[in-house]
Amino acid sequence: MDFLLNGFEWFANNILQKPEFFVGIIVFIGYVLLRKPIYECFAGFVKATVGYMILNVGAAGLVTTFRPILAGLSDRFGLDAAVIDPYFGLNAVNAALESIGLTTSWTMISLLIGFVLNIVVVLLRKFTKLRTLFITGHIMVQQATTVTWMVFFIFPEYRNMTGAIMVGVLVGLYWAVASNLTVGPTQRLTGNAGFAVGHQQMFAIWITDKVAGKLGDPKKNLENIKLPKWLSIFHDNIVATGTLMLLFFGIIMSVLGEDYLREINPLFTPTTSFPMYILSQSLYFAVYLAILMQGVRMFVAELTTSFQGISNRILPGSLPAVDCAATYNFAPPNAILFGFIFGAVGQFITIIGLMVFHSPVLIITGFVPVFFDNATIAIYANKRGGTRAAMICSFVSGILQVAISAFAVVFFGLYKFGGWHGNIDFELFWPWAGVAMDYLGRFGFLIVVVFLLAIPWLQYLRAKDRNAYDQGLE
Ligand code: ASC
Repeated sequence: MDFLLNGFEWFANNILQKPEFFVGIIVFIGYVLLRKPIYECFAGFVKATVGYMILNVGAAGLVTTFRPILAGLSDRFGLDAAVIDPYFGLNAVNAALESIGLTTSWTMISLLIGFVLNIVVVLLRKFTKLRTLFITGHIMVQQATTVTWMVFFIFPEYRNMTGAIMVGVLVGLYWAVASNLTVGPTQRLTGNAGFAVGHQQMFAIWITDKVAGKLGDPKKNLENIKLPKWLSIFHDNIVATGTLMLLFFGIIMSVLGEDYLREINPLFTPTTSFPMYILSQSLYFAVYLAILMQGVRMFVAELTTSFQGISNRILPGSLPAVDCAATYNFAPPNAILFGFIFGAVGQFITIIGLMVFHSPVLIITGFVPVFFDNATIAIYANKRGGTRAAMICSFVSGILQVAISAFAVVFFGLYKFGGWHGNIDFELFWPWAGVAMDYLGRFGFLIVVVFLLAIPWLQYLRAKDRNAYDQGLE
């Protein structure tokens, strides 16, 4: 048993939590199964791994540069508030677990159980109708951690192996079921590129795909937006991103003030003037986004070709579920910006609402949910319902992110630890699963499990073409 656990710990730390190698290995195996010469398999491994590493550089750049700026709002004005962002959520949960004398090592066991369960339900896809393997490791760690807290908090009697197994079952089913919901929308968006989304807005993607068509006209989409001549410079992605972020973060950084920014960022050197600092930080947004998308292009291209080896031979009709950023190359670039901006506006308005109505809790915008969730939602909405749907869906998502987080952070007792996960599936699904378990106890747990297991069957029974469903096409 120890040997197994050590082996898994190695696997978890070195492969599972490093999706770049996970994706690289899958690409390698896929090419081997396609009987490519070994040097081509190796080349595929390197390209996919490097592509994913480039994506990581872009995403990390965005997160580390812009997260402190948004989070600074509560710090600077001495607000007692929870930041909604998975990294803040992770810190909050770690502190909360410590406060009850536990460590996060339980999370590891849950992660193992969840991952194995995901593989098993895909292997049994004849009976489960599940087709996707969630391979975005850093996201799995974040989610398993938050859910560990939810279960340990709701069931104090199960702060042991039983609780860890319950967490494993919940997250494993969530990974398999929710990513499976993104198959149809993602195949439509990407022209059957052969991947699904395994991230933190999977229920939102499904809902968006269902409602966006009713909210607007897909022909009037962000690609064919006609701008007056002088505005047409914004057809260029870099120009649009750079300018918009200069406005957006320019305002926020001016509000935070020069002294505060110097305090939190040692790289803001004494010789750099404040306006130039604002200009350069804001333009870095365009830099990191361009890097991220370059990386995505590389690894998605490899994964798409090579996974055919796996789905032809070992797991017919199965798909890998990857980072939401993988969809960013299948949309007009301004969809990403629209999602971010309208999501942020929705969040800000709701935060002002919390203040006006003297909410006992205050929420602060975190970068990861407001950017990555809402950009992704806008991309899917634009595909089905054009510009109007992209604006409405990301705006509504921004409202829900703040409003439901304000509830969740109190309900799960994380308020005093200053953070909540914040991504939209942690508003649309997880708090309600928690409420069910809180009110109904073990029976509530059972209801959540049955609910999750029923979803793929409903999808299958309602599919237009069940063969296409089995082949992972809809
Ligand atoms: C998240 C998270 C990240 C980003 C990244 C987007 O939810 O924790 O670091 O989104 O995965 O590419």
